[in-house]
Amino acid sequence: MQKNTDLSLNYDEKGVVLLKNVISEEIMFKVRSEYDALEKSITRTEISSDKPLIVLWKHVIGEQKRIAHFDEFPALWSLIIDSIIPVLRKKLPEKTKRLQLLETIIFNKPPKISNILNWHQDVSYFPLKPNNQVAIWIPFEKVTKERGAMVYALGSHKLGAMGSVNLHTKQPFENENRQLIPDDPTSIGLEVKCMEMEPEDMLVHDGYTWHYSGPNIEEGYIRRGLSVRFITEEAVFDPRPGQGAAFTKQLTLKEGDLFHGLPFPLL
Ligand SMILES: O=C(O)CCC(=O)C(=O)O
Repeated sequence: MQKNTDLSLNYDEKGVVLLKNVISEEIMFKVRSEYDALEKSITRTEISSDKPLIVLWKHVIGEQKRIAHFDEFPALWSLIIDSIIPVLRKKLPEKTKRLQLLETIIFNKPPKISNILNWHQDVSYFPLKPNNQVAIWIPFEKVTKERGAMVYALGSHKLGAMGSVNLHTKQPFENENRQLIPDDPTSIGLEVKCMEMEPEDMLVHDGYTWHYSGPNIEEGYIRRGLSVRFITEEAVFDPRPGQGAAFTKQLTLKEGDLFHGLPFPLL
């Protein structure tokens, strides 16, 4: 078993760690069941400014993101509070002293018709200064390369802030003037690793680490993945072009204001 200091060194070096067997099967079963019911019933697209959001995002061009809330999805709140946060604090204590909830997304890749979600870096979409974040990712079922597993460019978090692009088309956002992530990070010497996982496993990545997910090409399998992002330092609002994450529509802040509010609780 890896010691926490090894994990922490690995996280500093690679910008991502895969924690094996840290989430209970029973909790994931409840999360899946509640999700399946919500997936059929939720049509809401409005963004409220007084509570945290859950974004339901189907990776199909033209699909609109839908919005759920935690009172409709109690198993997910319990997964975050009773499993994800204690695991983070146990395994990476130095990195997770301060965890402020930023965003929760469930990515759904239907078979055959789903697209690649192109290389990106989470923080390049977020209007924060400093922009230090930790994200977790958990699949709802076993995920393989053919099912659209997450792929990471190891060590890329050390290369600073990159430009943001449309994740489906790779088109840079208007006025984006930062350097873009290369199409093939191995061309600049980075190792690229595909993370095949079970639903009891959890990925933790630094907000600066480049990653993408390939298409799900397995007939009959719908790839669902949960991502929860946390801010790890007190931050101020620092808007710039290209930062169109759903939660930015929850804000009534002015540039330089402290990034606080009901949708972003300290946990
Ligand atoms: O679930 C996916 O396919 C993509 C997730 C992702 O890119 C993210 O959480 O930032």
